Amino acid sequence: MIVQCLILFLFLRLNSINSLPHPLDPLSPTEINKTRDIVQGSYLGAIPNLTYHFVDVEEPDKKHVLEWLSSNTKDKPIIIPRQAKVVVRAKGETHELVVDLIKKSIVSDRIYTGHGYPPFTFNELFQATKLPLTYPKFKESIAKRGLNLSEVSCVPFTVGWYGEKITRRALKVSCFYRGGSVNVWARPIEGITVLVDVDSMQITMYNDRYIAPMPKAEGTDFQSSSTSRSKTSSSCDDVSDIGFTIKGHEVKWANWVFHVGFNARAGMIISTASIFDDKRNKYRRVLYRGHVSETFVPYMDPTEEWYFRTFMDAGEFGLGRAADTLQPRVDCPSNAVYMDGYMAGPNGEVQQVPRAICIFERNSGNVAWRHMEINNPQKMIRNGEAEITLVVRMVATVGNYDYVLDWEFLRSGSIKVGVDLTGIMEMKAVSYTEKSQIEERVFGTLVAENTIANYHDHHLTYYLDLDIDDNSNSFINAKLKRATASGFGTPRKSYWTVVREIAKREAEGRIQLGLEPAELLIVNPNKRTKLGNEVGYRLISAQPVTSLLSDDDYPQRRASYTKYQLWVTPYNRSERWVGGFYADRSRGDDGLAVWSLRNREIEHTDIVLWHTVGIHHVPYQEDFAAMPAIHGGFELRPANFFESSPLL
Ligand SMILES: *[C@@H]1O[C@H](CO)[C@@H](O)[C@H](O)[C@H]1NC(C)=O
Ligand SMILES: *[C@@H]1O[C@H](CO)[C@@H](O)[C@H](O)[C@H]1NC(C)=O
Ligand SMILES: *[C@@H]1O[C@H](CO)[C@@H](O)[C@H](O)[C@H]1NC(C)=O
Ligand SMILES: *[C@@H]1O[C@H](CO)[C@@H](O)[C@H](O)[C@H]1NC(C)=O
Ligand SMILES: [Cu+2]
Repeated sequence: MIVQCLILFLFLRLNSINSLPHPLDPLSPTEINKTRDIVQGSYLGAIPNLTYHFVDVEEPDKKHVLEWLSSNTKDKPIIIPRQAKVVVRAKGETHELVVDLIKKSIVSDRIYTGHGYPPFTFNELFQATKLPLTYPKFKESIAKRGLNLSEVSCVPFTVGWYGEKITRRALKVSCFYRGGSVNVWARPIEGITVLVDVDSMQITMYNDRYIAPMPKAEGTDFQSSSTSRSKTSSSCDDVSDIGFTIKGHEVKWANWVFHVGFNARAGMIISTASIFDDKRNKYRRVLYRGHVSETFVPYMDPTEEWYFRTFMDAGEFGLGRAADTLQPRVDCPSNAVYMDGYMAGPNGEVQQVPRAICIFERNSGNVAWRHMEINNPQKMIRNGEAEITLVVRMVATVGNYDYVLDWEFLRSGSIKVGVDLTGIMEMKAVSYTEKSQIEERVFGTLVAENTIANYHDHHLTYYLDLDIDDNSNSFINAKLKRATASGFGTPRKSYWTVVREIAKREAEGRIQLGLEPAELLIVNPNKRTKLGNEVGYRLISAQPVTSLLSDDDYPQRRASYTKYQLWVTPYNRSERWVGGFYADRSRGDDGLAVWSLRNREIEHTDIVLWHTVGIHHVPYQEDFAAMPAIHGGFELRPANFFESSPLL
């Protein structure tokens, strides 16, 4: 068994060497270097302190990508320009560049003048967290609390937007006390606000408002449990006999073929997923592109030191930037194959995340299908099969939280998209050691002595460009409605039936789920099964959660798309980031809710679904000191796509 695994592994490695570049491949390390060389070689290179905030492959024309994919031969290769989108800051201005890697030149250079700023660089975040440690007033505050400055660690928080007419790039820095524990988040130094102006890298506001007791270190450590876990399983426990191959970034497994990309903002990106149909003897398109578009994490504490904590992690920090190296046999099983991730650092140089993504076959232990039949006079029949799936996974550790992001492919044609939330909660120091002492509002749960874990939400919005059998799709809200049973001559009084409503314009594709039962379908009106049903896929939604903030609250204005769990828009190459591209200090004037106001036609055209997986997080004591993972997710499932079950 071990030998067999080794061979499979070598096979995968070998395959990944000889590969054709796919137009959606992320920029390679060489290309990231080249991009930097081209920018540094331009007039921008002469500007001191040029910083790189975003470098990714410029989204190629979808039409060209599809042509490239279907051409599939050497005799008529389609040339797709290989370009990088780059956002740099120089002299306080944000430049959006398109760099052509073949022509070796900047082909577009414009200064962004709208609201909001690009993500922070690692250096900016790092430098900001060091400022308090040498700031006299902060040192005084630490001495006043009887703490040891060399045991203090500070953390950068984005500040959001609260109606300011003029904004600058800023961070608020919160500090924590390590003294005796590795769990910095469990020991906040409460009552202090430090505002850092990032472009000048200076503290521009400091306020020490009150002193709260320091929660004790005892019982906060999470190291002990993780080091004692068993690592004795065999090196090859889960390998099944289906196997998969990786060529470059393209993965082939069972009836699926898809592309796995990576960038600093979204992290893992799944593209051009197609499934082989035995009956038609060809691959059929399902998903052009899917990834997390934004996360919105507002905390529910309106006090001075907490009110601004309303994070948009993908846009403000970057989920790919937060990608953590996966730990074999903890984060992914022993049969997993890994892919590294590459991004540009603050100076445009290549940064590698080793083992950023893992891919593995999973025997879920579930039943894929089964049946026992007793009604054949000759013999009883019992048959079925175990569910074996392919999982593509990354983990983003955004400060205190860890998001385990999964795309799971099933032979049945389903794609299950999941997120597990784990890590450490954000906590606030209070004077209370027991619930009965609590007199004022505390905005959370007492999870340890002197420690409140604050209420908050996680809204993860997925970008889902489904192309069911082709680009021309429609969205159907198939509502289950009660009908009166009369005139049938039976005693039944009621039944339910399906009433299909085609969404013609964007307003009809904006849906708050959970109020009435409905099948959410994306169909191709041009393609039918032999029986005449429109081919389609269905979205089995996440547990419906909408933001409870008031519409006029500032964070809600920036993330107004969280009022609906589902939106449908016509495909537009530049509409990918649901909260707007410049999320830091954004004002809600870019993003899905604004684009969708145009109320464009969405029937019989190339459409995109935006689906939000939401979790209202009311903390409990068991979430302390490190939180056992909680799961959210949804499923994309064939709906009259195949002639019959693809499992048989
Ligand atoms: C990219 O550039 C850096 C610094 O110039 C160099 O060390 C590294 O080897 C280069 N990587 C590649 C893949 O070209
Ligand atoms: C560049 O950054 C350094 C250090 O942050 C600073 O001292 C210098 O003034 C900056 N130069 C310009 C032109 O902004
Ligand atoms: C402060 O902490 C540092 C590092 O842990 C230690 O070396 C030092 O002795 C401490 N100082 C006091 C006054 O406790
Ligand atoms: C694509 O979307 C952007 C942003 O909403 C818009 O400015 C542009 O006009 C759109 N393009 C088309 C062809 O609709
Ligand atoms: Cu949470």
